[in-house]
Amino acid sequence: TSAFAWDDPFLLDDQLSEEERMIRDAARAFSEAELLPRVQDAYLDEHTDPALFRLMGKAGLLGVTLPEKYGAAGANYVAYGLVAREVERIDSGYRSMMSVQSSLVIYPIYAYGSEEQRDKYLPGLVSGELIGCFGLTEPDAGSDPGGMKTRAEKIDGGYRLRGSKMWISNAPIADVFVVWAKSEAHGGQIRGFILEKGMKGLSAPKIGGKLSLRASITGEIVLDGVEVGEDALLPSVAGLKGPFGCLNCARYGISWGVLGAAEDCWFRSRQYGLDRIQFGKPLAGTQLFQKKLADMQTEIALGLQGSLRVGRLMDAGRFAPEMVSIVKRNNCGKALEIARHARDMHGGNGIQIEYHVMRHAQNLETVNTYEGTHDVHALILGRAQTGLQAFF
Ligand code: TGC
Ligand code: FAD
Repeated sequence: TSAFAWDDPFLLDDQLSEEERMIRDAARAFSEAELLPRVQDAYLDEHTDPALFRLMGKAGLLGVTLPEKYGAAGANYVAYGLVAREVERIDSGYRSMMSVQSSLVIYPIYAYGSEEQRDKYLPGLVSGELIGCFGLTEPDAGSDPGGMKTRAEKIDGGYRLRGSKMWISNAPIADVFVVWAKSEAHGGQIRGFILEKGMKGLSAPKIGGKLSLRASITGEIVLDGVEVGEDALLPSVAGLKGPFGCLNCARYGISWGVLGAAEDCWFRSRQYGLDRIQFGKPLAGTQLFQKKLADMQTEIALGLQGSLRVGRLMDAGRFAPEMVSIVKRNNCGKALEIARHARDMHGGNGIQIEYHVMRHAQNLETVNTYEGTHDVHALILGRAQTGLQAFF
């Protein structure tokens, strides 16, 4: 037998390589030093500091899976997941900034871009000098991105884009926009385009008033006849599998990330229960409190094993998107439930910013919705096991 580690019940640490542990520790040190001190004000003021991208880049947290020639760590998908977990331990919005940059901007330029596009954009995106965003969702096309209205019309030497994108993370402060549009010249297929800040007809107004993910800026993208050259087209992918290929990576990272937020809620609730005396004894000494802690421990431990397994399969080139749907859906749902319980276990203090748990709970509402809602992932899994699609 072995001693039971209450905070690492299945000895996850043992299943990581030396390099993975080093990257995890570096991400934790960065998050505690740079993100934790800022998060309360950022959340209350609904403020995103663009300088954070450069700090994340300097710490090696952007595009960690990219080859070293672009200035990246050249690490594996397990390491990417561990980074997401550490950043989201502080705030889901900070993880959002990191995962959009890594999985939704760096990844498609690397996987679908030309050599020229890679050389032009990747070093700046990896260092955080450039900020990226990913425009798929539209006001009338969320869960059903195939219904998008944005169009690319062929013009001499390039394309003219018209349409609008909604709910786009990082957009108001972005330098580089990966935008998906139906291209007339390609038989109406969905194609990816790289746009740059300052192009005529391109704007990205902020969406204010969010009660969730307030530390991460969100905007629209308005494409009012934006003209781009042929060199803006991502040459190597066509159809919905372009954006979905990016989403596979991002959703996988989120499955680790949300468990970081859940762990923060769990550890804080345990400590609060040990410190807080009611009816002459610590709250942590009551049966109901212990049941909640046991549920948190169980779901987090199981969820981490699931994400680790999917990460190992990704690194071995053997993953299927449905595996990602299982861990994205399960871990987001469980993390939200844990955060809501944590809020309750903190009593009145639980609604205060300095106790952190309600901020996590509010954030996790968004994380259950973006990158495929909880129910959409159920439909993906239902289709995969019955052969019957139930979307419409
Ligand atoms: P469907 O017929 O299923 O597929 C169309 C084509 O796409 C291919 N495909 C995939 N390829 C790779 N990976 C995947 N996961 C794929 N899923 C589908 C598929 O093989 C097919 O290819 P081909 O060559 O045969 O054309 O398409 P559908 O229209 O029926 O899709 C339904 C559904 C529900 C699966 C899909 O539309 C969906 O997942 N909806 C959710 C939308 C979503 O996740 N949006 C995310 C927007 S980005 C975002 O939220 C960023 S927030 C980030 C942050 O801040 O952290
Ligand atoms: P809808 O699709 O309208 O869904 C509403 C409800 O209906 C949900 O409960 C859903 O599960 C349910 N539903 C939908 N279809 C079905 C069905 N067939 N059967 C049963 N139930 C169904 N998008 C980007 O492209 N880039 C980004 O960077 C980005 N960042 C985001 C940041 C934030 C803060 C938020 C909130 C969203 C972001 N999104 C982004 C958009 C996000 O991906 C969408 O919100 C999400 O895909 C859901 O789309 P929707 O909001 O239009 O909801």
